[in-house]
Amino acid sequence: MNDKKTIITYGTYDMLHKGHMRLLERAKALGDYLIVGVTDENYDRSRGKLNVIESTKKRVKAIEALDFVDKVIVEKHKNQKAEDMVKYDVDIFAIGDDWVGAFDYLNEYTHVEYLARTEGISSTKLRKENFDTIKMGIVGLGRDTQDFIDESKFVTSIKVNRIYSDDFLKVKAFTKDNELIKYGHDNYDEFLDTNIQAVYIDTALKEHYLLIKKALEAGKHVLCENPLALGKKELKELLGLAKREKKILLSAVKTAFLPAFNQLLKELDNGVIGDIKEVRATRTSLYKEKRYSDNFIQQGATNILSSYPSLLVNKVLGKSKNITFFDQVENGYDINNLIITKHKKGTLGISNVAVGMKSEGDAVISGTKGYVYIPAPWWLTKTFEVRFEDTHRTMKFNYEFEGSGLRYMIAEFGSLIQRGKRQSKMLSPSDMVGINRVLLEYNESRNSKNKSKNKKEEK
Ligand code: C2G
Repeated sequence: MNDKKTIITYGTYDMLHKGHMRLLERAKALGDYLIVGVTDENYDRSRGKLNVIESTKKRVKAIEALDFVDKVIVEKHKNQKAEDMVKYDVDIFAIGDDWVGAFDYLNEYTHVEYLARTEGISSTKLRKENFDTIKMGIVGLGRDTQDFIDESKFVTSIKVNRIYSDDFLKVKAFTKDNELIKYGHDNYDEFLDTNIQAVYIDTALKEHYLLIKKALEAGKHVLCENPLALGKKELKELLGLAKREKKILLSAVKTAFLPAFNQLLKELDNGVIGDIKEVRATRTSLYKEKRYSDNFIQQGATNILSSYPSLLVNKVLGKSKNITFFDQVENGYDINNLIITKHKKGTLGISNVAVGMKSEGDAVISGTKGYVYIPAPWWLTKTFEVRFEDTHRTMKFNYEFEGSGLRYMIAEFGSLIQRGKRQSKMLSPSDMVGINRVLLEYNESRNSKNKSKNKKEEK
């Protein structure tokens, strides 16, 4: 019989400190073999830990380097602890007493021991001491402005305190009783001249290009609603400018930063459904709420919405080689567009976007072994299922989140600035070019169609 006593403990261990070390040493002293579960970044983000500085890889390495730790595993979801107790035949589960009571349910599998937490030290405190809070301003009073402000409250790396809009009265009304936004500007140069380090842009799409350009030239990092520009040349210019200025330019496609979405990409990468052959995604909206002005919808379904399906298609299948549009135009703008793209090895992307009409907003990714189903609204990814011909094998993934989902994107933006990084792995500059290719080509084809129509009419 094996009388070796196995201990297990879990944690994030961000910026590994004395408090963590003392906990781990005491856990080891309870037995012979210590297993440490380091939380995966997607799991951390889904349980509300948005402000972790170090990557999973870095945190795992730091724990592996401790000679008294015998095994390091990665904790990926809420139910894993119970599974691990059985899998590793654990004798004691040890954890700091800030969690008293929370893990009593594990007594069914093992013995749970809460150890005293070390006072006066924490990762939160170290982050505050080591990194300055980033001051940020908002440009425009668009449809996501209030959401952005509400969600920024959950991100400790960022403080939003200023707003600019060319509409003086609106700015005045907005800042009047606002709890966070104390300063209002109706002059963009003056706004950029303040001590803000970064801006979030949420205006009419056609204004993005100039506003981004000026902000980058003024040395600000930029997070902007997609599309960043409405022409290929302009997008390239902006990405080039950000690179030269050594600033972050990030599209605010919030789906790209959601924990479930990133977990989905990992599962696909691991080959869970075999070789992927096709990605299908639909996004439609009526835009009936008051916050949408009459001319909002006239920007067209492709301009407003195609970045979402394009994100999924491009993240899974890579760059598109060939794009075909089947659009439905009414009153001079596209209300509906079925966009078919070809990718490497002949794989297919099928995106459907529409405004002013409603359809099922789900997504299906098909592979040689099975498929992934993401229920509507798939772009606010919380759950997905991996399904096979044998229905008993269905795997369900669940990463619920609260609020509108913007906090994950804001946290990534703040974390990039704090770490001195200029590109996000979740949404790289080449991802941004990829997801914008569809709408930029569509605009070009519409412009040239309009030009030849006008010429005909002149003749
Ligand atoms: N800890 C401590 N003293 C501190 C700070 C942390 O004893 N001053 C302990 C915590 O109680 C925990 C471990 O160190 O047992 C790791 O702490 P965190 O990195 O903050 O991770 P946490 O969010 O507590 O992980 O599955 C994850 C676990 O449930 C909890």
